[in-house]
Amino acid sequence: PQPIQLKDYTPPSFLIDKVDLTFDLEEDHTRVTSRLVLHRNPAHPDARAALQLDGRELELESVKLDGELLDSNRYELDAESLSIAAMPDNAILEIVTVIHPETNTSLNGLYRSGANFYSQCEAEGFRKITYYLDRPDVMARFSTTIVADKQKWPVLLSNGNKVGEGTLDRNRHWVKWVDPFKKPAYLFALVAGKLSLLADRYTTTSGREVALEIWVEPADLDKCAHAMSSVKKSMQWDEQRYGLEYDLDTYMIVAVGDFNMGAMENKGLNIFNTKYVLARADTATDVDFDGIEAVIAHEYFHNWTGNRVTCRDWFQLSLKEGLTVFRDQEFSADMGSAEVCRIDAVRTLRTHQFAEDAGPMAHPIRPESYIEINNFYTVTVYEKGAEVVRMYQTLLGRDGFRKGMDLYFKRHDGQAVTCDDFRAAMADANDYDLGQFARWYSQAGTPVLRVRGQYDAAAQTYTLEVSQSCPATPGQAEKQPFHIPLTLGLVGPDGADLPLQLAGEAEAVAGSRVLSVKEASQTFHFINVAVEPVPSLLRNFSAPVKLDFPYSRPQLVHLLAHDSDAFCRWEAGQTLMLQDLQGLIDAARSGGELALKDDFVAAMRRVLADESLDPALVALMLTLPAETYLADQQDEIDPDAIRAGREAMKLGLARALRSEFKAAYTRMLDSGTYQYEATAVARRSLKNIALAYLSELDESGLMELAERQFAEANNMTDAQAALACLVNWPEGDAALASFASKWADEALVMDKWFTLQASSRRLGVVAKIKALMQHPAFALTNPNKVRSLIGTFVHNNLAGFHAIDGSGYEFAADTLLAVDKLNPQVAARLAGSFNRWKKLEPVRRAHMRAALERVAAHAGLSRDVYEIVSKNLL
Ligand code: DPP
Ligand code: ZN
Repeated sequence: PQPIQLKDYTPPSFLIDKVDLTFDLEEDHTRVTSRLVLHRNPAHPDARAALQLDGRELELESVKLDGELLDSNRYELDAESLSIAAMPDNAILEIVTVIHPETNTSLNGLYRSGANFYSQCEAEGFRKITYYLDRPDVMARFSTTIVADKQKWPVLLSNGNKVGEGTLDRNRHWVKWVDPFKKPAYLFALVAGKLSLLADRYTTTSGREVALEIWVEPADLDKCAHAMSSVKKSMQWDEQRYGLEYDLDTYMIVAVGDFNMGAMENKGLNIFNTKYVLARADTATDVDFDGIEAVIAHEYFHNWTGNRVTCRDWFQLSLKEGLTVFRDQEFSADMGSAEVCRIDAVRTLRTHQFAEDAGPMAHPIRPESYIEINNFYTVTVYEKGAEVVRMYQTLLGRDGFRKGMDLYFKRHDGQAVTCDDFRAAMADANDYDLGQFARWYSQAGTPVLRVRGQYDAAAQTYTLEVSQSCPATPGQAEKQPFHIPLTLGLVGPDGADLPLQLAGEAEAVAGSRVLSVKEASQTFHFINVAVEPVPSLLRNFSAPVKLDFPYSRPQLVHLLAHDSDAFCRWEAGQTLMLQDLQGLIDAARSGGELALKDDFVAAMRRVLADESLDPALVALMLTLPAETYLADQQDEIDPDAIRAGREAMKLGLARALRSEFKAAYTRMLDSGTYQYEATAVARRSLKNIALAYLSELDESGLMELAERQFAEANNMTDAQAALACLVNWPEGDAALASFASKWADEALVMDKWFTLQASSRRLGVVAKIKALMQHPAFALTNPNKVRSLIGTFVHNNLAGFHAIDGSGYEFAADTLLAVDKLNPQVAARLAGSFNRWKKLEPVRRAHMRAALERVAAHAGLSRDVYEIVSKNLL
């Protein structure tokens, strides 16, 4: 397969004004009739260019041009396209194709899940439905008529407004939908089947009445209330924060258990993975409730950032995704604890995106080439993209950012645009030079910000020397300096922020300020600094960089205790923790003693005992970095040493802080009914991390604590947390069995059952994973199941997956080849488990290379898997 390059972008030769689709749904095939009204695009360089429509896996029945049936010599057909050379400037094309949703296991295009039909068209699924200009810069008005058996498929949904329905012969019925907004084909959606409805209403600020509809399998109707309330909160928030209202009469959400992504923002008809819709106190955890609220918001926000203004081409994906993730993060911050949300976002970024940036798939948030676009729905495009959007707000202020957003919509509503257009709107609305800022879009890799501080007591000055660098990434050896917003404060000996006054400034600023770092090396002189400060750097994580500052341990303890910025307080604790974890990992590797340092233990004791702190923050401060994150800090990865060092820290803290953990657990107990509400969520998070530490101590009383919580919990958060403790011990077997029998019919709960075992240090071994794949609740065709069991094992269970005999790699290779035959997108995600191979110690590295080469040599690999594997072997 050949890569597609950003630099080769050319406008389409034709534009489509209108498309009328008719779907005839049958058990063993679907007939799609498409009527396109086209005109030649004056922006295309060649005024006589052929029309080339995209299409894959289609059976072509007929083509009519302006009413005339075309012989096969009037067009050219290959595996990827239908081309017509002799085209008038204005034309009507009618194309009839037959497709097979009933055998489509890729879950891309039109497919079946159970008896129902669902579609997924982003990025390039529409071409599996009919021949079309399947690119986001072709925006057309769609109508969709669906014809189907009335009993089998009573509910027929598509984008926009329902304009007609009726009955036909053979017990069939039809429904017609019209979407008044122009849209690219990736936002098309169709759903047909037996579904139940939760209905509600929302009135926008300007008085538009919107019907809200959530469609689910009948058995799930009692799990939709949280999703519905999340929709209403999202609608209200977008009106208040950005002045953006919903623009159709109906907003529909459909939940489906077989889905490749989290959810999809199809115009007026969002299709969601059930994981991000269904929640009831006894089936979903606090994390699930959070996730639903965030994903509902995300897809809803796409209606403006994505749908009304869309992407010119798929290289611009971060234009809508980075921006919309930023918007959903800001929404979540307003709904709950902003500090906790920010720390969670940074943890995700560091654990997953920094790893991507350091591996063979590193790419800028606007990639320059791809083989398969589905491989670029990444943490870089999404989460780093959101950080880049956040930096605009940090530099321009919240009001300045809003001005930029307003101008962006004013200029580009109804258009397909680029990341440069967004940056230009921000710059022009604020009269601010964002020229150098453009490098965040073109350069991959995680920059390192090296900072050194010097206090001059006599002159009362504090000098910060700031330099930046960025490691080489594939295809990018040299990097130019970035424009980095560095938010900082200077913390005095009493813990309070000192006034900040740069040399040459007339007055000091209180608290924090944002410095623009633009040079490779730059010096900032603060004056009138009365006492020696501890610098608090990168407050609120003001840029997606790695900070290098030589903090002493007492300085870290000081920041952990006093910093007015919650992120930096947490960060100080994490830095101490990481230093000590590294010491433990090194000791484990060299056979040394695994002991914790006293100052660290004392600092954690103070955190745990401080009842004035938000319990959720305390829980975060006590949360250890993931094994994979620790792996990424090593020059050479020894998974067993990482496991041993990390386990030693858990056990050491549990032993040293046993009574504090017990006290916290008891203090956070809550006997009331479950509520998804910030304070209650925070209390459960601390209670359950205390339980996790206590269960490290192999003491019968403590194991009974977990067993009791498991047996008595009235909600899934507490039940799952207790089970997660138990699975590491033989006591877990009975609990796992009772859990499985209780929840056998709840697919999403069974996903948790698989995940817990795949991540367990006792059960997460290849033989056990293989056995679980035979469980009746497991299915290789279901992405949620593959992700829960196999994804968790290969991505998150470092020591289990990297067994020294290479069995984990053999298993991953076999499984991803099997999945690739069914669903290439899901297989490619599994292939990502090989991305660290070059950094492993030599024995494992050799095993992994062999497994990779075996996959690469396999005939008939999808382009999805081919891209990941070939880039790994470069
Ligand atoms: N469904 C994905 C998302 O919303 C792709 N648009 O991010
Ligand atoms: Zn999105």
